[in-house]
Amino acid sequence: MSLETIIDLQRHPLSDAAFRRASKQALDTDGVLALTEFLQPSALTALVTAAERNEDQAFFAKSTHNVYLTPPNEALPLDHIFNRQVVSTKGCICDDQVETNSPLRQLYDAAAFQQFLCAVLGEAALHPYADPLSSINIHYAPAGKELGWHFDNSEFAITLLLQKPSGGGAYEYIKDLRDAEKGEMNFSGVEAALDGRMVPVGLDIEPGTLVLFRGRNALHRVTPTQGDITRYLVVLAYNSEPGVELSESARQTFYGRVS
Ligand SMILES: O=C(O)CCC(=O)C(=O)O
Ligand SMILES: [Fe+2]
Repeated sequence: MSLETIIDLQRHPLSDAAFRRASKQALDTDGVLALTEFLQPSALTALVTAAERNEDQAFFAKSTHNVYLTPPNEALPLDHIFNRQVVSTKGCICDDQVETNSPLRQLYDAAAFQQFLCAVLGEAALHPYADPLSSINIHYAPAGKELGWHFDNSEFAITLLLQKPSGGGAYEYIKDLRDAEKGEMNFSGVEAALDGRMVPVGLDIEPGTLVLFRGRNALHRVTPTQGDITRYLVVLAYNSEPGVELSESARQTFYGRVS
């Protein structure tokens, strides 16, 4: 299958220098790049059908987690913001459950796609997660299910919304709330955000949209789904360095297993 059958390359000319520049500018300014009607309609339909087919394999998170996706720090008080627990209840299927012939694998591996991402992110190369679970995920959020506030382990993430619920399921974020590279956790800023003293930016997108965001330093969440239509969302995760695994505690929380 050629890349044009998956991506609308007329609308999104990934190799075009001006298109790349405009995309980079949007990401740098807003912390998020959203490309609407990125997927070809037939590819979107096929991906929704496959997501439905595999829905019964999804693991639904049951535990709570902190926004840093780490185990609690026992040296800090239980009520310290580092240890504050938020709830995630959405479901997920992992890379090893995505069908071998899924167009998602082809997209994930495509040189033209990765080169576009590198240009926009200012990276030399992109690398899959070294663990077998974390590179391609499909998230399922039926009524009432949500993804709590967190910072990602990976520097950036790429998502594709496949199915949008009739209410809720909104992606909200606060850009540059910490600086992980400098080891800056910004406890006071995180506390203000979790206590509702900061107003997040909401992103309202339609199925077929590709979203690129810098999730390591942007605090973000997805609000609970309302209504009977399950939110389906693909996450394509890459790292700027080879050999990186998603932390075991994040895997345990979101996948219910580590391998
Ligand atoms: O569901 C989304 O839109 C965002 C997913 C996300 O934040 C994550 O997988 O870490
Ligand atoms: Fe995230």
